[in-house]
Amino acid sequence: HIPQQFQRTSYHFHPLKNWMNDPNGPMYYKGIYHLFYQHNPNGAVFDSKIVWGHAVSRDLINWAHLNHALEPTHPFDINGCWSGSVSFLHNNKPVILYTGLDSSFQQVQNLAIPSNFSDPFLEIWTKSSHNPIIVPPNGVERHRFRDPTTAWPGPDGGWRIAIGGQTSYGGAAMLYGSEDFVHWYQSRFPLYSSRDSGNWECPDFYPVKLNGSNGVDFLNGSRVGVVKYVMKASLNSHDYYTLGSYVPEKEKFTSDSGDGFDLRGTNLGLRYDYGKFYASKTFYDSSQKRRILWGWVNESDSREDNIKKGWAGLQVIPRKIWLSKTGRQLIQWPVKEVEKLRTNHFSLYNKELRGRSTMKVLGGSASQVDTEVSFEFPYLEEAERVDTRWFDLDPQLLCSKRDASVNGRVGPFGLLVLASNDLSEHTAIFFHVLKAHNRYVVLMCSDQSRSSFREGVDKTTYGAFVDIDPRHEKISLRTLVDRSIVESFGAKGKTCITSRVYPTLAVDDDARLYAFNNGTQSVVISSLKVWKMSNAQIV
Ligand code: DQQ
Repeated sequence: HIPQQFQRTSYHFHPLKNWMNDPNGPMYYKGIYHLFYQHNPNGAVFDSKIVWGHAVSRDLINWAHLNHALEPTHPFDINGCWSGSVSFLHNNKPVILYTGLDSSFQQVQNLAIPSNFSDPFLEIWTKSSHNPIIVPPNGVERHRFRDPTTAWPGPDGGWRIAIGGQTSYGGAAMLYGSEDFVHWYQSRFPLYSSRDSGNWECPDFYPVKLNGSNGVDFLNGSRVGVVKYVMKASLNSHDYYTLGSYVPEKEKFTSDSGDGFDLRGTNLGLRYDYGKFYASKTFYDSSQKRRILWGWVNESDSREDNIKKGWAGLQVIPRKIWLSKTGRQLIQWPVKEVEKLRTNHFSLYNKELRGRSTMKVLGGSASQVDTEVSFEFPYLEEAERVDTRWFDLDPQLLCSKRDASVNGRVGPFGLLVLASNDLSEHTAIFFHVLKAHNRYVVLMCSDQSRSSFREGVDKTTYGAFVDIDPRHEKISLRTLVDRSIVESFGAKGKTCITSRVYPTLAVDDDARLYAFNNGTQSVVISSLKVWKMSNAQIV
């Protein structure tokens, strides 16, 4: 018997029941955070005739659900209200652009406006009488033209947006312009595209500062030279991004890396998250001058299980996102508000974790925890050598071949979360240091292979490299555990991996937390802090 009720998360955002996928139109308005989301109110499975769920919060952690913001009602969206974004027009007025599936299932873009701008909850939305305001142009598949971005100001003072889709020249973020937000024209060239890729979903485009972790408001903060731009698209089940420059006059984004998204099968390229994470969206939080990222985390069990559970889909704990000091990648960190849920602190410092050893950290009730740990490795030069150059390695493959149970030298070491007392069930988040030719590489893995005795669950092992030099830096790991979700942040947010797991033994009071080292060499836990997490209020 599977105690399903135990696997319902306690502090991650979800509708009260039924299906959820993409986060839509997140914003901060008059002291309130809003999150809309793709929601099937009639069941725990995806249905294309989907609505926009709507919830509000003062702190991004505790939420109150409101009535649906958008439901299929008109010929321009009668078959579904698909993903979209919120933009702030002049005088700080928010509006929604979303994709409608019209009466012939063609994907068109629609506008909706709050009925009462002075209501901070923005409970009622009115669809524009001009809808649809954008229909698929020639050369674009009418079933692959969707997910408008948040608007930004163009060089002429008008508005610009990008729309994802599939064109004759590959997957693209098509560029549109408008003077009045109602009449739109398509630019001759896309904002960005990639010949070798399929349909792009949920594009996102925004500036990040070169220095510091503050966000940039695209409406008035971005200036050439002091920012870089992020171009993100969702495809092949992953959220890929690339960093680059954007010259407003030319209206073109140019990727620093030349190739743009790294769509090789390996996990070498830049992604927000190397686990389960999709259809994400950012917004600028003017109250705290930060940019925040939301992302959808699907289930790993089956459609039948979801129907039995009566719910499916989570959002990550919202993450602050900014450019790393190296300029090579983005950094993500759970918003500080989640720390309000921390209780019962446990910590230890400077503890040697000998080769091939396991140490119990929390003996029970570790089903909801926040953990921060950092490791030093005095025997780095003992790291195993691999003959291949690092960029020919496939980190995910390495993580599944050398999983948590395989003895190495400097690693695998890390945490066993949602572990049963006899360790027969556990999820391992760990590092492994290798030497590829003359360079150390740090592998970060999330190994779900022993996470549950349940069958028919996707237990794929995830893995990616961490961009640090272990000769000069410690390795840190932050992991948020919430019953059936594990969100891990390596090296202070450089490499992020989210997974879904469904333990049968390691539930509630019987879930434990261990540190482990399956290498031959000792490592040192320079600090380890664990907090039990209380429930968020989602009402
Ligand atoms: N989900 C939406 C689409 C989007 C996809 C439909 C991404 O608008 O492209 O629910 O998960």
